[in-house]
Amino acid sequence: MKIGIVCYPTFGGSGVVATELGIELSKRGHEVHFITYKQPVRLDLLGSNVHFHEVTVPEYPLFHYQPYELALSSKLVDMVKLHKIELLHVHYAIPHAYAAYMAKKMLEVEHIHIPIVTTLHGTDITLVGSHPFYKSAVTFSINESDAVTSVSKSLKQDTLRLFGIKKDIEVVTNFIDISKHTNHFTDCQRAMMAKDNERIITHISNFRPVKRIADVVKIFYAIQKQIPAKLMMVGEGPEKEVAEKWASKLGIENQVVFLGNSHEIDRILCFSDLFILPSETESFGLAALEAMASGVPVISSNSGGIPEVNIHGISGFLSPVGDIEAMSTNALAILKDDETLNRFKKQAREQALNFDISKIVPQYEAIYAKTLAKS
Ligand code: GMT
Repeated sequence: MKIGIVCYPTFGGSGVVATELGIELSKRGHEVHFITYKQPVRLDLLGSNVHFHEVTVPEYPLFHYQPYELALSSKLVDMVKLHKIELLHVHYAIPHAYAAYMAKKMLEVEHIHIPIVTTLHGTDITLVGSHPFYKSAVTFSINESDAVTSVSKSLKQDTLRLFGIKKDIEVVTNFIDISKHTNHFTDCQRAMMAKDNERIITHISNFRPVKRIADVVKIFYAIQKQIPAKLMMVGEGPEKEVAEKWASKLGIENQVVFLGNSHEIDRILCFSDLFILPSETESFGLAALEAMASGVPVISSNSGGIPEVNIHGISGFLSPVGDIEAMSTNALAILKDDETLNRFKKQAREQALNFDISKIVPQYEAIYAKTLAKS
């Protein structure tokens, strides 16, 4: 198949999933065209089956807001015609599903039919999409898609609850290429980050308010009172300063390392003992799955789709949002001795195997085939 993929090319989970999916589809013989404003961060191998087409939006002073959807829909039309793309798979409803619908309509005038598969990722539904400013357009774009998928059962339920959706929504969970998370590093360079007797706790996100970054620091504060530990904070975003302030207020700034956005997530996870994800909500929690795939147990909140990924008492523990005390008690229960920690590490990895890419990508292929057959 010739598939066009539209996504956000950033460090966010939706962009990561779209990129890994495209790479895998190309390995399976499909021709994949990424159409977005920047080369996706995890797309470092452009092979003969993988192409990247940049959407450029010229700055024009008359426009207070530069019209990205317009540029994207025009680019989609041009690329579908030029490369004979058969299907568009758009990740994140806003504004991708809307732009794809416009492209579809423009192509119809030229008697070209292009089906659209829309994958809902979470923030496009729960945090942004349901806002009255966007709701009508998001509902419309979902209903006009030829197929709709969501990354968890919880997100499907939220979508049905928040929008007037007439389309069937298929749950296709996020996934992980487990082979990429098999530790290749014999020593993981752990010594660079912590002393032998210290546990390494990690948090990775885009540091938005929904991630409850202050909770991460407070949970770590409680942990390090009981056992020697370091906290690795990976990512960039608006709440980073809040975290820095909390670390200094609690007098633990020397134990908290801010690593910024990183292309070496697997290296960091290789030397991590525990991952913390106390989010207000999470449609899935791809970062937690990546941690588990590297054998890192997860302390998380129990909101949204997280319980579909992190299993209480097996791959880690779940607690109500904001329950810092329960989260730190559970963290200490995992970290207290090597035997318990190693058991949780093994169980976390085993749970992650359920989400291996080899199990999920055929589900997308089946949806593409079904959608093409119908159109
Ligand atoms: O979490 C974010 O702020 C980024 C966002 C995104 O669009 O990349 O993540 C959402 O999609 C990910 C991939 O499907 C999920 O793993 C995240 O749980 C989801 N974030 C939220 O629902 C808050």
